Amino acid sequence: MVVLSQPILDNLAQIKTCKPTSNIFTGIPIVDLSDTNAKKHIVKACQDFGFFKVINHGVSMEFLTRLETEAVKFFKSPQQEKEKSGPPNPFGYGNKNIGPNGDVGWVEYLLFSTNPEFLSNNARPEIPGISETLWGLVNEYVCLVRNMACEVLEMIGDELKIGGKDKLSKMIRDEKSDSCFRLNHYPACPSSELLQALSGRSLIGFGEHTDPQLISVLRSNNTSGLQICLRDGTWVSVPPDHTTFFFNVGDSLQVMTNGRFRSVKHRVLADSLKPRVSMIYFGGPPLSEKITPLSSVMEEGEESLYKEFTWCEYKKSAYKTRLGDNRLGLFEKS
Ligand code: GA4
Repeated sequence: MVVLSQPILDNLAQIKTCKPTSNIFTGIPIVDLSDTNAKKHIVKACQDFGFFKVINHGVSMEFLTRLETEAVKFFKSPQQEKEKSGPPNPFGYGNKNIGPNGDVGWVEYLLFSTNPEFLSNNARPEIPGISETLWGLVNEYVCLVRNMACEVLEMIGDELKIGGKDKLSKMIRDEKSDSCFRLNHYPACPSSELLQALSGRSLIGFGEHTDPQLISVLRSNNTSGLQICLRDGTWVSVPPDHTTFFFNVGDSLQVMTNGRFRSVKHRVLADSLKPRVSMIYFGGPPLSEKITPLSSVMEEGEESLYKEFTWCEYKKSAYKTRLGDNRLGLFEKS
C-alpha cells in the first residue's frame, strides 16, 4: 500500500478519480464553415450528439497561441498572486472549487463576464491582478468567438426556418446578453508519489455536467481530457485538436428546440503527464429572455416538454444545483 504524505493528501482534497476509458471517439462530426452544406451538418450534429468540431473558422493560430501563452503565464504566477484575482464570486480566479455548492476538481481557472456592452466599452474587468495584455487578448478572443457562435446560430436558424435567421444569434449579440468566458488550467500530476497512488486512475478535472446556456465554444491545447457522453450513456474521449473549435449545445438550446437538440453531458479528466489549457465561451441570452420552444420547430399539436421560464429563473436555479445534477429536470413537465 502507498502511504501518502500530508501535502499530497491536501492536494487531493475531495477530488474524485475515475478509470480512464479507452474509448476514443472517432465519429465527431466535423463542420467546415466554408462549406455550403454546413448548416445541414450542424443541425444533424446538434441532434445526434449536441457536439461537433469546426474547421476553416478563420481564427489565426498565431493569435490563439498568444492568448494561450499569456494564460499560462498567469497560471504560472505564485499561488498568493493568483489568489488576489479570486474568489470567483461570480467572476475571478478559482482553484479546485467549482461553483457555490461544494464541487471540486483538479483545475484552476479564471472566469470572466463577457457582456458585449462591457466589452465594447473596453472596460477593465472587475478582476484584480489580470495583466493588460491578458485582458486585451481575452477581449479580442471573445469578440472573434462570439462572431463564430453567431454564424453557427444563424445557420441553425436558417436550417430550422425559424423566421428571421438571427433570432438565436440576436440573443448573444444583445448588449444585455448574459454570456461568460473561462480559462481553465488542469495541471499535470505534480509528483510521482501521487501518480503512484492513483494507480492508473485519472483525477477528475471538471466533473460531468451540461452547460446551462445556449451554446458553448471550446478551444484547448493539444492535451487530451475532454469526454462526452453519448446517447446510450457511454463516455468517449474527444481527441484534442488545438487548431479547431468544439461546439456544444447547452440546456437553453435543448429547450428552444423542444428536445430535438441535445445538451451534451461532458467532463474533463486531468492528464497526469501534460497540463491541459482550455478556453470556453458560453453564449447566454439576456436575463429577461423567455426560454421556450421555437414555434417553427413544433409539429402541429406538439406540446412543450418544459415549463415556461426566463434565463434569469433558470440561471438562479442552476446556481443552487451541484455540477452533475440534472438541472433541466426541474423544468420538465411531468
Ligand atoms: C457549467 C458551465 C460554465 O462553466 C459555468 C459553470 C458554473 C460555475 O463554474 O460557476 C456552474 C456550472 C456551470 C453549472 C451549475 C453551477 C454553476 C457551477 C455550478 C455548480 C460558468 C456555468 O454557467 O454553469
